[in-house]
Amino acid sequence: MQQAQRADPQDFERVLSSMCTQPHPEARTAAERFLVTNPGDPGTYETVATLEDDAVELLGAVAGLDDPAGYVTSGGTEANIQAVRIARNRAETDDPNVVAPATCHFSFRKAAELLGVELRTAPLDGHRADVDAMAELVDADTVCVVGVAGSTEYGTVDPIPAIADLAASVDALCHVDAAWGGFYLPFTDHEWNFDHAAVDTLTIDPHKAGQAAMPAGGLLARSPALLDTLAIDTPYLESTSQITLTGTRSGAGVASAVAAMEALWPTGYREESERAMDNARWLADALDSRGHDVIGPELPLVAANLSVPMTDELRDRGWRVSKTGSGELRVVCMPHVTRSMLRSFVADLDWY
Ligand code: 0PR
Repeated sequence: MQQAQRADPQDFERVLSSMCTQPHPEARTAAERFLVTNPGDPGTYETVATLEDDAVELLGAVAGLDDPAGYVTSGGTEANIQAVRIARNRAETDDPNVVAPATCHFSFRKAAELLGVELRTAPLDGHRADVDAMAELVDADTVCVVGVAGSTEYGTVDPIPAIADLAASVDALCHVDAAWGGFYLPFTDHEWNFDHAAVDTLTIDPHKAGQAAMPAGGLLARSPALLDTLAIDTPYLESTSQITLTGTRSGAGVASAVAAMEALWPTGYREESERAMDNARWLADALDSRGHDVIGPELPLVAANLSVPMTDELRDRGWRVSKTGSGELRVVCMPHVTRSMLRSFVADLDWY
């Protein structure tokens, strides 16, 4: 019988569109070691359960929160869904709504649909939240007001303190989506975390800029009581209740997140952040000097209005780039993106 062809995973050499990256070597090793552990059953898999406490502690350090509550999710989508679920479960209204800027990630649409919550998206001020426009949408049935700290398309950061004030004014929770931005923001002047504003819950994903292996997202909450609103009884596990959305979960993601953060927080992340911003600025200048309109970089993500017949030709040359909803080229300067990669990308753009 013929041996089945084994595919190699693709390399990252020309990937400019992804918010995932090569895991840190120690994160890779940890993921492999913990591949068959299940933090969804902490009574049985005690070691990985302890590691998850470490992961939450470390995520709290990154996001400015002492004694954090939280857990390692399957990704930013689960963290955002669970944040909306906390807000809905805690509120008393029968007709809950969530107010978010139009830049919010599409996972909030999934959350709204799954949870029977109305999602109200507000028009923007440029590419970031317009708090006045959001204020027009909140009412007594608003359970959560969302700010984005590092938007998916442009890498922009919303005015989180003003968004938190708005949430408090209607007794709603304030959730910050820093899924991608959370490992860059500590090295900027932005006010985005629990220490800067009355933020209740926050998404921050080790499997993006945290350099952990997938799946490793993060949900943090200011108090355990917020997470308790998610608890479901688990009669046949040794633990008596579960707050997570998924049941069986990947211990690889948990262990990998801890290994990455122990290796990189804060010095390694700072160095990476500076390198990534330098690369993003270099690319922005290169595109600007060729006459393109460039947006950013606020965080290491560059969007530019390119009129080249972009995606198909660039794809043929092996580049993986993406477009914003408005059709701009979007390059995410993740850790695997080097200056020489960007130079050869720009050289290919010049070819047109
Ligand atoms: N919040 C923000 C701000 C995000 O950018 C993303 C993902 C999420 C939440 C959801 O996170 P998960 O995908 O972990 O559930 N943003 C990218 C996107 O949806 C994710 C991505 C990652 C896309 C790798 C491509 C890729 O190759 O576009």
